Amino acid sequence: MREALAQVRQDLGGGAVILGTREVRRRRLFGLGTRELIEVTAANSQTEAPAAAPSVPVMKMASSTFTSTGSVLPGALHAQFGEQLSRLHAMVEDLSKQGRIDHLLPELPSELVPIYAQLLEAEVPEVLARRLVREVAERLEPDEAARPEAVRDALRAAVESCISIAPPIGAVPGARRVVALVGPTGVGKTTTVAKLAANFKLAQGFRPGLVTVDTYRIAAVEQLRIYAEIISLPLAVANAPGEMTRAVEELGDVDLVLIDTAGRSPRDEVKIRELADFLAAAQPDEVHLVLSAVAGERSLRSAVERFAHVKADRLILTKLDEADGLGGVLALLGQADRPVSYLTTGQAVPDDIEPADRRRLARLILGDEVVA
Ligand SMILES: Nc1nc2c(ncn2[C@@H]2O[C@H](COP(=O)(O)OP(=O)(O)OP(=O)(O)O)[C@@H](O)[C@H]2O)c(=O)[nH]1
Ligand SMILES: [Mg+2]
Repeated sequence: MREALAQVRQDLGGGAVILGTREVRRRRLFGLGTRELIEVTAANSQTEAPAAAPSVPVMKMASSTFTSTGSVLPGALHAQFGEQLSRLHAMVEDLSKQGRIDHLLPELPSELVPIYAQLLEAEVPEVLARRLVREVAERLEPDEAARPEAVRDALRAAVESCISIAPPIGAVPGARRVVALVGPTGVGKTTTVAKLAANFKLAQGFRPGLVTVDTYRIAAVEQLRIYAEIISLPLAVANAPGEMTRAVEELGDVDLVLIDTAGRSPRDEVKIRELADFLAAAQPDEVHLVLSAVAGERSLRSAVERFAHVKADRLILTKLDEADGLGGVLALLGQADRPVSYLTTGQAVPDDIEPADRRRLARLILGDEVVA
């Protein structure tokens, strides 16, 4: 109570008139026990109408810690985070107007409202956003909740824990590594094959070769042939699963075989089975499922489920530059238990590709970093 009264004096000045006090016990966020608050209603004697001071929570767990719901950031912190906080504040107001967060606010400590808003802004589904905020609340020490940078670090850590990373393609000079890219139509498989091939050849000195089994689309083979010519790589075409072994042999002395496949709708089980036959013949060491970050959470999940039949166990996320929010990707990664091997960030071959990095992906998802 002494601390609460000191806070009232600080907020409203020495002439403050105490109108009432009471002890309140509140459920903590998501049922994490209770916390005790002291609510002081006070009026500034200078004002005409009585003004209610904010409820002043005193955390019993650490009675030395004192948090005011109406606290003001110290100068240095304000300079650093002030602008960002105003932006988040505006965002919270918007979301509140849309009725998207009101149901949560009574339970949500005010310090965590900005990160909840940030997650919704990044298109993270509400159920996952709530889970992450709960995790943040659990990660924070009592005295950290009032420090915006500690809250943000805890959020990043919670997001990072949803992401698992696969190592880049494990090619070894002199040995032959066979790698296939599969995925829905138009996600960027052919472009990514070209980026990988160019980087392995130009930057790392490997001898890659390309195989295409994309014989459905007119010009699909041509698209890869043009890349093969520009990068000076051997290219072989397999029109049927039975031609796969011959196609790989045709490439000659290469240490990385990159197989480009036709885009398959995840709903087309016949074509997915056919793809499985091609891959069974190729015996790839790695199968990467290429997914566009622009796609919604449901289609991402169904692609992962359907392409599990061809043993696609790593993900390449494309078009990060085009996605407005990566919350759907985060939801997928949190559930699908598939590591991410590469990220692609534009149409340019060979530049717009990078090995996946957990910290970078978390920052991109949270909007703390943009695609360069
Ligand atoms: N913005 C952006 N566009 C990309 C990226 N990767 C590929 N694209 C573009 O996406 C379009 C389709 O790329 P493709 O490589 O042909 O896609 P695909 O998966 O091989 O398509 P299908 O073989 O028809 O299934 C092209 O216009 C590419 O330039 C990326 O990371 N960012
Ligand atoms: Mg293609």
